[in-house]
Amino acid sequence: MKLAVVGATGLVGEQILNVIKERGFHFDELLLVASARSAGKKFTYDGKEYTVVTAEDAIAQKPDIAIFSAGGGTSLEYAPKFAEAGATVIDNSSAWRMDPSKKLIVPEVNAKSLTKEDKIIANPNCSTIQMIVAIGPLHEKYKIKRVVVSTYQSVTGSGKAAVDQLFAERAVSAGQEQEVNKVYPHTIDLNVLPHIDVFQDNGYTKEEMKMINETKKILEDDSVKVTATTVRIPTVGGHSESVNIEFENEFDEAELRQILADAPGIIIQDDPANNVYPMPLTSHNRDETFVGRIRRDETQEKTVNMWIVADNLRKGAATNTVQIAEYLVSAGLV
Ligand code: A2P
Ligand code: 11C
Repeated sequence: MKLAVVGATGLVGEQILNVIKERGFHFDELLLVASARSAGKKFTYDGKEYTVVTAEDAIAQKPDIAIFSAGGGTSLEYAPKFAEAGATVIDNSSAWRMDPSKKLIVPEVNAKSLTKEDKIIANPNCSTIQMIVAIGPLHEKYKIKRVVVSTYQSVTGSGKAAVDQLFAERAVSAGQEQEVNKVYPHTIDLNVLPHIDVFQDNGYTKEEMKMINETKKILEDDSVKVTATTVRIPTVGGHSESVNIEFENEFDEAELRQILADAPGIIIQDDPANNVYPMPLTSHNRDETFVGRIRRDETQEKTVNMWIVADNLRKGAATNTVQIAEYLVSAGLV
C-alpha cells in the first residue's frame, strides 16, 4: 500500500499524519507531497526521515491512495491526474463536493455507498461533518424535516495565519509589542464575527451554503430543509454548533438519546447538574463528535435542540479522510 499525503506540510496535513500514526493505518510506503517551494525539504515523521516531493513526482510513483488537503486549486488540477495514475483520491477541499459524479462521505453515515469506481471521493466541510455524524442516525429513524443551525467556529478552520492573528492580538492586549497580520476583516480576539468565507448574492456566506447543500447531498434527501448562520469565535479547539431539528415523526427523548449513544463516532456529554456538556477545550485532539444539551424544543412539536462539538481539524478534516481510507482498505476497494 503506497500512500500519498498531498499538503503534508499544512495544518490539516499535520493532523492527517498524526491520525494515521495514532490509528495505526497501515502503509508500506509514504509519500509526503507539498508545493514546489517545499520539495526537497527533509521531514521527520514517526522517527523516519522523508524528503518532501511535488505532486508530479508523487504521480510518477503511482500511489494507491492519495489524501489531499492542499486547497481547492491543487485538488482540481491534480486529483484527476492521481486518479488516472491509479490512485483513489480522498479530497478534503471543496473542489469536488457538489460534483454529482463524486460521492461526499462521512464514513459513519454513508461509507457503504462507495464502490471501486469511486476514484475521487470528497470529504465534506468540517462544520457539516460533525452535524451529520449526529443527525444522520436521527434522520434514519425519525426523518428530518428542517434543521436550524448556528455555529461557533474555531480560528483553526481558517489556517495557521488565523491562529497567529488571534494570538498576536492577545499578546497586544497583554501589553506586548507584536505585529498583527489580519486574516479576518476585524479583530478576532474578544470578538465574534458572523461571517465565515465570502458572502453570496443571497446574503448567506459560502460556509452557510456548504452546510445547507452538503447536508442534503450526504443524507440523499433534498426535502430536508437546512438554514445556517456560521460564526467565527476566538477559540482553537474545535467547532461548536447549536442545532434545532424538526422531525416528520414523533420521537421519544430517551430513545433518541439511545440512538445517539449507540451511533458510531458519538460521545454524549450531557449532565447539566454537574456542568457536563461538550466544549472545544475538551474536544481538542479527539476524533469523536460530542453531543450534549439534548432537550425537547418546548415551542414546537417533534423538535429537539442539541449542542454538537468536534475538533474541526480532526473529525472535521483529517480523521474523516483517514476513516475513508480505512474503509476503502477494509472493504477491499483499493
Ligand atoms: P507548502 O507548505 O509547500 O506551501 P495550509 O492550508 O495549512 O496553508 O496548507 C496547504 C498545504 O498545501 C501545504 O502543505 C502546501 O505546501 C500544500 N500545497 C500548496 N500548493 C500545492 C501544490 N501545488 N502541490 C502540492 N501541495 C501544495
Ligand atoms: C472554516 N469550515 O472553519 C471552514 C474551513 O470547505 O473545507 C474548511 C473549508 C472547507 O473556516
